[in-house]
Amino acid sequence: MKKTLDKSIIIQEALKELPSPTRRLLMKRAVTLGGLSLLSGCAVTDEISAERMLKKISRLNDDFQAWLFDPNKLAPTYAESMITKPFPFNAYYGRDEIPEIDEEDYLLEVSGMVADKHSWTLAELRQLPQTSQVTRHICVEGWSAIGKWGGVTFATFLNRIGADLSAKYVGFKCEDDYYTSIDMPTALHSQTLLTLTYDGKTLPPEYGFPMKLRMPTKLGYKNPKHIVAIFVTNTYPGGYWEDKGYNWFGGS
Ligand SMILES: Nc1nc2c(c(=O)[nH]1)N[C@H]1C(S)=C(S)[C@@H](COP(=O)(O)O)O[C@H]1N2
Ligand SMILES: [Mo]
Repeated sequence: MKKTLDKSIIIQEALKELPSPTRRLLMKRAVTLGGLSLLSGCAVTDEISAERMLKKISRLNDDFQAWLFDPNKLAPTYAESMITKPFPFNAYYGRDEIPEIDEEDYLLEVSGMVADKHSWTLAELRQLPQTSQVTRHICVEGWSAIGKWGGVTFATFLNRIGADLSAKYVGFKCEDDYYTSIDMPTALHSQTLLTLTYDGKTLPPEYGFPMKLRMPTKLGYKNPKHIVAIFVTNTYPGGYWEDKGYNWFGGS
């Protein structure tokens, strides 16, 4: 049976994948499926090729966001009086499934393109220089909240483990089935924090005990909680939501 393609839906989906400056530009030029085909180099003849084109446009979006990313530009910070209380909990499961991790047993694995592959205890992580930030977390599901996170600047940690800073990606595996990965320039951004505390106290289970990566320059789903392994690689690692179609760069 021949399936029909709704061209306007493909264009709408493709536009959703693009950050606003390109979107405005494309809108002005009255986008057509032919125009999108030129942009992505894919002709749409069936649903499979439409999906392939959307994926390609999403990767173009990643490249464009990476190109726009200014490693020296800081995300806004806020007064402590503006912290959202209570701070929302979110995961791909409910509160009853929040991972329970024993502090004594916890070990952070480090692998890939790094000189020092020893696993880290929580006590060792707490001995590294600590800093804190009050920033806004933005979730694509339509909410945002201001919180205070403390921990180790991720660049400090990457330098400490002798990471190859010319590698493309840093990947994260979590105690639940979550995983994600980020670009090296964001990993080295001064506000990217290997987070051990929330609001001055040990990171609570719902917010990612024992450790999460906090990046105010990226959307909520890029901020992995309950991290158990970190690896440095040139092989695209994807992510839990990214592999389901969310944009990979995920800048806010
Ligand atoms: N391990 C893990 N990390 C995760 C998630 C998850 O389900 N599991 N959800 C992500 C999403 S979509 C959001 S919005 C934030 C929510 O963080 P919070 O519970 O501290 O608000 O965690 C992100 N990191
Ligand atoms: Mo989210």
